[in-house]
Amino acid sequence: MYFTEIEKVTGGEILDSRGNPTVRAVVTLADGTSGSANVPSGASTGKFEAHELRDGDFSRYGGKGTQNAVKNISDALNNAVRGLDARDTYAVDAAMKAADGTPDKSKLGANAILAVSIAAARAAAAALEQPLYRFLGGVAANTLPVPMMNILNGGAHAANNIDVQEFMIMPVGAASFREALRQCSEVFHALADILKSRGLSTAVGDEGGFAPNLDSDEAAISVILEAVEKAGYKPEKDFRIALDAASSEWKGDDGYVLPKSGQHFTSEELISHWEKLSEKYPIISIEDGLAEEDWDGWKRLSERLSGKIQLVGDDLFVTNTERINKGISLCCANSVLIKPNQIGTLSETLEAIKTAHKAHYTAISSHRSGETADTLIADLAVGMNTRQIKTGAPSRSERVEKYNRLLAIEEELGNSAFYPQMSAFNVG
Ligand code: 2PG
Ligand code: MG
Repeated sequence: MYFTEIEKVTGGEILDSRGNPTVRAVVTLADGTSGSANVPSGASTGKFEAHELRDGDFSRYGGKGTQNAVKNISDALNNAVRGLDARDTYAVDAAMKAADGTPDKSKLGANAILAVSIAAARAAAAALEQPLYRFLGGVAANTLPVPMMNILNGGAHAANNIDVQEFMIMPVGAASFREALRQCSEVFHALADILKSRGLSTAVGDEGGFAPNLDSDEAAISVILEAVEKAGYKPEKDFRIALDAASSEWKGDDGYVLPKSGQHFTSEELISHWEKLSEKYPIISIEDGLAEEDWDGWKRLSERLSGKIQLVGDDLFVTNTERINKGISLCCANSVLIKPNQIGTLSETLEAIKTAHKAHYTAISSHRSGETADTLIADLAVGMNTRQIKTGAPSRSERVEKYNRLLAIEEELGNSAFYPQMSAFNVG
C-alpha cells in the first residue's frame, strides 16, 4: 500500500449559489489525507454538454435533487476508484468513465464523476504537500490570468431587458493580478455610482454583475466605458471589453431572435452586427457570437474577425476535445472556454486545454452561473497557463472566492509570478 492510494469516497448533496442542489465529494487516502470538491451548474447550458444527473423527483427541489448522483459517488464511483493512486488523475478518471460506460456520463452523472475527479486530485496534492496549481502544472505554473470580469448581466442570467448575457471588463494594462483586480473593483463601483445617479437598478444578476434595464445592449457597453473613465482609467489602453452573447439561446428554426428586444438576425446579419460593434468599441473578445450548431456561420465569422478579436466557443465546444478538434479543422473560433463540468472529468479538461493551446487557440478557465465556494478554476488557470479567467463580478462570495484564491497564489509565487496583460490574447 502506498500513501496516495484511494481508500474511500463519499458524496453529499449541497446547495449552489442559486439555491439549487449540487454535489460534493470527499476522497480519503491511505495516509489519512483527504480532498473535497463541489461542482457548479449552468443555466445557459450547451446542448452537447455531459449529462448533469438530477433526481427528477418533483417532491424535492422541483425535481432538481441530486440524491442519485450522491449515491453514485458513495457506491459505484467509490468501488471504481478505491485502491487506485490518486496521483494518477487520468487513471482515476478512466476507471470512472468505464464504470459509467456512456458517452455523455449519463448513467452515473457528470456532476458525480467530476466531484470525485477533482477531490482525488486535491487529496493527492495535499498528500504531496503541493498547492493544486503546482500539482497540475509543475514548476512552470507561474502565470496569473487576466480577469474577464462580468459586471453587467443580461440574457438568461438576469431579469432585465438586455439580450447579451455578459458584459465583461478585461484589465489589460495592469502590472500584476492584484493591481488588475483592484482596477476592476474600482470600475465596478464607478458603474454602481453611475447607475444610481440615473435612478437605475443596482441589483445584481446570477454572476454578481448589475442587471439594470437599459435602452439597448449597446447602451450597456457605453455605460461600462463611462465607468472605466470615471474610475480614472482609459478604455483600450487599460481596459478592453469582452461579451458573451450566449446566442445558442437565441437560435430558432429561422435565424436568431433576441428574446427580450425581439430583434431578428440571420447568421450573416449577426456577423455584421458583431463586426460593427467591435469596430466601434474597444471589444477584444466575443463568446458564442453564433449558436452551437451554426458551424457554417462560425466559419464565416472567423474569416471576418479572427485576426482582430478573440472569438470564444463555449456552447460550440463544451470543453469537448472532439468538438474542439472539429472547430480547429474548420477554422472556427480562436479560443475555447473551459468549464470542467461540461465534460465531467479533470483529465478531459486538461486535454481540452492542451488541444486548444496546440492549435494556438487561447483557453479561458471559467465558472458556471450556478457556483459554490470551490476554487478549482483559479488553480486550473495558473496550473494550465490559460492566461484568462472568467469568474463574474466582485460582489458575490462564490465569485470573489476565486479572485481571492488567485491573490493567494500570486503572493505565494512572489517574484516568480507573471501577469500577462495583452499577451494573454493571440490577436490585436
Ligand atoms: C456562460 C456561463 C458562465 P452558464 O455562458 O459562459 O458565465 O453561463 O453557466 O449559465 O452556462
Ligand atoms: Mg458562455
